[in-house]
Amino acid sequence: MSEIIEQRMSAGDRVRAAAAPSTLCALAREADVAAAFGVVSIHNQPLVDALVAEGRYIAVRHEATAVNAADGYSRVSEGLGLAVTSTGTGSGNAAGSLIEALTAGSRVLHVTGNIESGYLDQGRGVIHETKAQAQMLDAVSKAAYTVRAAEDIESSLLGAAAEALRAPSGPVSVEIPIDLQYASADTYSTASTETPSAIAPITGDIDRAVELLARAQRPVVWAGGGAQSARHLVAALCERLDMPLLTSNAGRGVVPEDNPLVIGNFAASANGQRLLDAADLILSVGTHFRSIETRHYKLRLPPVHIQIDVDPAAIGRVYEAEVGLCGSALDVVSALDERLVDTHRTEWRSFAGEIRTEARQTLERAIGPYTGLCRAMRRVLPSDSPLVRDITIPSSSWGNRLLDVLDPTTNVNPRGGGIGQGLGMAIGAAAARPEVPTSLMVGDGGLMVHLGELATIAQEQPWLVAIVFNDGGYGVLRNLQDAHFDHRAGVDLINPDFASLAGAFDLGYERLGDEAQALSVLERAVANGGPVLVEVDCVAYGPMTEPFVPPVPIS
Ligand SMILES: Cc1ncc(C[n+]2csc(CCOP(=O)(O)OP(=O)(O)O)c2C)c(N)n1
Ligand SMILES: [Mg+2]
Repeated sequence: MSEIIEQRMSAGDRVRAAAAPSTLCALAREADVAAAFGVVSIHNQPLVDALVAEGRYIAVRHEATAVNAADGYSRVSEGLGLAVTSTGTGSGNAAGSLIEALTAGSRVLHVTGNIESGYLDQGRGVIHETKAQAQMLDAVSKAAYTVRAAEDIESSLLGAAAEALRAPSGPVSVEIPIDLQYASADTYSTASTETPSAIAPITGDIDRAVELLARAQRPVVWAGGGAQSARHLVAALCERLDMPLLTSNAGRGVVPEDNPLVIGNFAASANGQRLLDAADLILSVGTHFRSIETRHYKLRLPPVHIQIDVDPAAIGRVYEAEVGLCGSALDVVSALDERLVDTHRTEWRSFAGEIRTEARQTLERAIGPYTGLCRAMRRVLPSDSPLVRDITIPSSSWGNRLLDVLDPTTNVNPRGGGIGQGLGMAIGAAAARPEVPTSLMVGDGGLMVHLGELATIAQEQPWLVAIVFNDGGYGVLRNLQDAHFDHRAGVDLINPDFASLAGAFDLGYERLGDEAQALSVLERAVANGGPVLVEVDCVAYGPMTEPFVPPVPIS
């Protein structure tokens, strides 16, 4: 009996020593990836087995979650996130989440299996065979690679990880046929899948940018997610030049939002437009000017635009730029910082302060009783608690604006707008930062998308406060239909009894139906120290003063 066990154990050791599993584990160690996320399969078993043996694996219940969790992990850790899926439906399941990771520029390494290398591309019906899997992944990733020989495994995995991390960052997929996952490599190819060029040096007329900034009387900065690497310099520059800061949703927290110069993600509001109309120059840093943040491109910008972006294609793509500066945000902002002298614009600063206050008060009036919940969240959650926000009315109306982001690594939400991804992101965020509570704002519709992940949460016991806004359906679409049509379609849904659901998984449960209870309910939920479902009964809690109707073109 013990001989059989010994034989099996040594077989396990041999498998883990093969090139693919051992390289993946070494990579996880070196990149400080505490947890990879995946679903095991015959087509990725050696990889999963090795990661489990390393203590760096969380078994989720759906491949979409594996990528969302790796994505959330990478945003919070500012490092690499790692997802492992199976070939075929498994990698197909990951595709939607890869779209989100690509939209957000998340540093995700996605490793998937494939059928035996000798059978690739033949269409002979091998189990899990997929037509053009690499092309499918390439379409939704920054890049996708197929390993075709054992000696290429190391260079492919390391090259793909480097490519995922390199700005403009994004998810990179590598498919490894199952026979090659068991293979050892006696020789190693030196060919790297990574294109060697590091970020190019700064291009663009820095002197002109400095001159325009020095001359401006009412300059404003707009920070996107790409400004994160330069966050301390952006903050310093805003202070030194008295420049108020607008942000995209992705750029939130680049300067902590309790700073009076931060207007934040309010550009699309009437107050944001008022600030922009009064400004004479805008300095944008690493932003897409996405439709949702520009009132579908109707937002008016100041007459002079200096645009910083690592991607040359971004310069002038949405708004014309008088000066385009290409390079990493850190390099370009520090070049500006060195050349600019302190200039105080006292009146402009106080005008910006008024705009900040008015923007926030206007929103507080619009959301009515949810103001209390927003304030309670900020009070109860430490400044480095991940604030994960799925696509739900409370996120879109106040979570994405009014709930102050004090640290950009806590700012986690599906940038592309796909519902249901928040739960997986929260699992990843909590794994990256286990020492503080992670919060999740999610709608009842969004939670149902990946309900199976409650089992993952029950198993892993993350310190996670999942606030579920139960309005009995797809509220945002209901509001949209009520505002624009004379009927509703596909928006009213039944839900489980959330208390029983939490009970079935042995999770903590709290119900919130009254603004006055918000603080005490959240305090209890956080004090639990593990996973808790907080159900906001939206009917009992009461409506927002103004229903949230998404500002999207209808027709
Ligand atoms: C993957 C995906 N499918 C569909 C949609 C369209 N959609 C946007 S919001 C929404 C409803 C979300 O409902 P819920 O999570 O309950 O939040 P609520 O709007 O009720 O606050 C839907 C279906 C989407 N954004 N993403
Ligand atoms: Mg809902």
